[in-house]
Amino acid sequence: MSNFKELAAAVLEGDDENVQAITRQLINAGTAPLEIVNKGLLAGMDIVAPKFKAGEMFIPEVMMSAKALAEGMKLVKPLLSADDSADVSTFLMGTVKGDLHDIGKNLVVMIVESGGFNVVDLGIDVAPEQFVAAIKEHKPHIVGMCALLTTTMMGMKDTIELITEAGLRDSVKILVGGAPLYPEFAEKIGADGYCVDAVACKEMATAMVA
Ligand code: B1M
Repeated sequence: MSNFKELAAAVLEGDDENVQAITRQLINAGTAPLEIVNKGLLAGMDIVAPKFKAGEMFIPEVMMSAKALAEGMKLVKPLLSADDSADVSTFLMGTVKGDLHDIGKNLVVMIVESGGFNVVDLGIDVAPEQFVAAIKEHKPHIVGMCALLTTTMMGMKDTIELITEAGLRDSVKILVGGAPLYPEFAEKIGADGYCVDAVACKEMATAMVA
């Protein structure tokens, strides 16, 4: 019988087919979609990150793991969405300028969508001007920003400053997240909250629009 450990291992190995097969088995067995995400798919990526840092995995292998994770997510995502409530609050999301990391951001998008939000995903390498234009266009309740590089973290501060200059700061709550961030940083740049992970993000966002 497939289990979370096997799913995490398949993500680590970058084995798309096995990830899909195990994810399907878990779904068919009635496992809660969020558990599949947190205990299987994300658990696999949690093993990848330190291995990459330690030089035990290289970029092509990391990309294969990321692709395998995405294949599992494709199967789980519709089930997360099926949990949606009637809440139609809009959550604008993007990875800041100069930063191309999107695995965590995509997870946040999926998990926040599962919380009943209409998520507008601006993608990666999003300049402050693009955030401001999108706030004007979509009128979100919450703006989420992701940064994975210490060199791009300050792009969040630039973005918040431009949102403020545009007179839009009071119309949105701003949440930030990403591996190099910490709560004091979020506070220092004027964000409304720091999210340690996607689930925390959904919970904070939900509380903010309640
Ligand atoms: Co990059 N990379 N990378 N990378 N990469 C890191 C971030 C790094 C820590 C690795 C290392 O050296 N130890 C390091 C940054 C060091 C630093 O800044 N101090 C690094 C580097 C240096 C680089 C390059 C510069 C490497 C190079 O080219 N020399 C380059 C930069 C490219 C660029 O962005 N301009 C680069 C490239 C890449 C790949 C393309 C190979 C690939 C990205 C693939 C992709 O995203 N499509 C990649 C990857 C995969 C990683 C690591 C291994 C894994 C990141 C990841 O996806 N983690 C990473 C090492 C690490 O994190 N320790 C690393 C899994 C993901 C689920 O976690 O994104 O943290 P995370 O998301 C979490 C939470 O943080 C939170 O929720 C998620 C969990 O639920 N969260 C949010 C994230 N965003 C949020 C936003 C929110 C809320 C919560 O909004 C409200």
